[in-house]
Amino acid sequence: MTRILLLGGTTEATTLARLLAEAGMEAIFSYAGRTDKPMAQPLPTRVGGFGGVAGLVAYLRAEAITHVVDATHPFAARMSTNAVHACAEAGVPLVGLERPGWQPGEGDRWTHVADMDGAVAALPDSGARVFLAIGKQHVADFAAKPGNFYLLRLVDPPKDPLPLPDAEAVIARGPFDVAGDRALMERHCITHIVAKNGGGAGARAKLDAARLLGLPVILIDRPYVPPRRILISASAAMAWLDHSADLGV
Ligand code: 3Y8
Ligand code: NAP
Repeated sequence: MTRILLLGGTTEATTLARLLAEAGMEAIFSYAGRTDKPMAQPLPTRVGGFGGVAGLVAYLRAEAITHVVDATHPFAARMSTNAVHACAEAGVPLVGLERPGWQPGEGDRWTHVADMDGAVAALPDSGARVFLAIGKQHVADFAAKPGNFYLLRLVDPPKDPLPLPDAEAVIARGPFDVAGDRALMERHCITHIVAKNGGGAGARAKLDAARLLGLPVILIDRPYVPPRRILISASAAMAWLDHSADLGV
């Protein structure tokens, strides 16, 4: 009996959730609980961490999970790493459902950096007006350069004062569009964009808007995740699940 754990939180996870629900397959959708009101999914949904690798192993066994699809974000490295180890320990087949990274095109002014510290280092020491489209978990890193103005885009209103002396937050949940991102950047006279190379369509708009405005983008490379089988579409994940179910694996 196929019983799927879908680790969600991305556009691809939402697409797969719909396909699984339409196919009437037994699946559980999992959110970390990062946002106040995550989007509802057409599957039974759990919210919150599992409690590390051990917690996930226990969950897989208790729920008799037969397959795991890790459709979390490429920057959700801890969750993806835990899934690799827990599925190996529990003997549960795992695939990653992950979109390819963005590639620069004609007119793009991208600087690739390895991590958040690299992004901070790549900014001017002061006087810049920076669109920080990286969510809220790493905003405090930019307090190292307080002389810049920062425009933050957050999913939920911040519960504490922003950790930057000259910053403004816009509250918005993607997916975003080029016209909206271009207008936002013009309204705030943005000079630099900082973004994660998350790939996918939902966050790409700001890069296209930056190209139209001739603005430099500091693009953060993905963190390391241990090797696992990667699929790049929800339909490929469905085929993997159907095939595995036929084989009874
Ligand atoms: C909680 C679920 C869907 C999924 C939609 C995608 C698209 C819109 C673009 C910008 C970039 C950012 C951020 C972003 C995008 C999609 C996708 C994506 C980037 C929700 C969601 C959850 C989260 C968590 C949130 C992080 C933050 C990152 C904002 C729901 C809306 C910046 C990543 O406030 C916080 O703590 C936010 C935390 C992790 C990164 C960070 O470090 O702050 N995503 N985003 C998931 C959970 O609890 O498990 O609330 O409905 C999902 C989506 N966010 O189903 O259509 O697929 O990428 N999410 C980045 O790409 O850099 C915004 O502003 O331009
Ligand atoms: P992370 O740093 O890799 O994970 C930290 C811990 O959060 C994990 O060890 C796990 O806790 C819990 N967790 C993460 N994703 C989970 C899920 N889908 N279901 C249950 N528990 C989960 O993760 P993150 O970067 O904070 O991302 C959190 C969520 O936001 C994920 O769903 C991800 O898909 C989504 N998201 C993240 C980004 C981003 O930029 N990071 C962008 C878009 C969407 P335990 O160890 O206790 O199990």
